Amino acid sequence: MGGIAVCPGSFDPITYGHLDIIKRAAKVFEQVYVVVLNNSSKKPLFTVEERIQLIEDVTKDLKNVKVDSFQGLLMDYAKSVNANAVIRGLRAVSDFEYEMQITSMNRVLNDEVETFFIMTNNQYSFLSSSIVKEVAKYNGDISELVPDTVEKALKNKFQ
Ligand code: COD
Repeated sequence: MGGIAVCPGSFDPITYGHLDIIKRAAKVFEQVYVVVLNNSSKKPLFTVEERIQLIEDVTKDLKNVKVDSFQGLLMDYAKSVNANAVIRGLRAVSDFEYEMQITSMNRVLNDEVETFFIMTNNQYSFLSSSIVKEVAKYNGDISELVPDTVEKALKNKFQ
């Protein structure tokens, strides 16, 4: 297909659910920018730098993936890297309303950029950063949910 895609998110921290979406986007698009942005309704556990480092580590084998951060609107970031697509993951019906709202807003802000949705891999349909943090906080087993480096970073945070 070609083209430049942006995978935006909080990635606090990156999970196998995120990674699956990023890998699948990287198969279709020529260049993929994974960008850490601020979601004003979330209070992050990891700093932006820590989140970037974890994403860089787990995507290092994907040659067409670049990791970045941005303070501001997703659509301004998309413009700055000449992206023509935004990729979001969909897990459940519960994601739909929120995604529809921000996609519509984003289209008002910049109608040159199309948003595409990738359906979650069934095995990750329940997975979110919040659930991973909750389990890690109480010392539960998260080895199937996040890559090793992320598991270590979470253990350090909750030590
Ligand atoms: N399976 C599939 N997809 C998944 C999974 C999973 N298990 N887990 C997460 N995902 C997908 C999410 O659906 C999402 O598409 C992406 O991965 C990132 O998820 P999160 O939770 O890390 O990121 P969000 O949803 O908090 O990101 C929201 C943004 C930060 C992108 C948003 O708030 C934003 O664009 N902020 C900047 C300001 C702006 O432009 N706002 C919009 C205009 S109002």
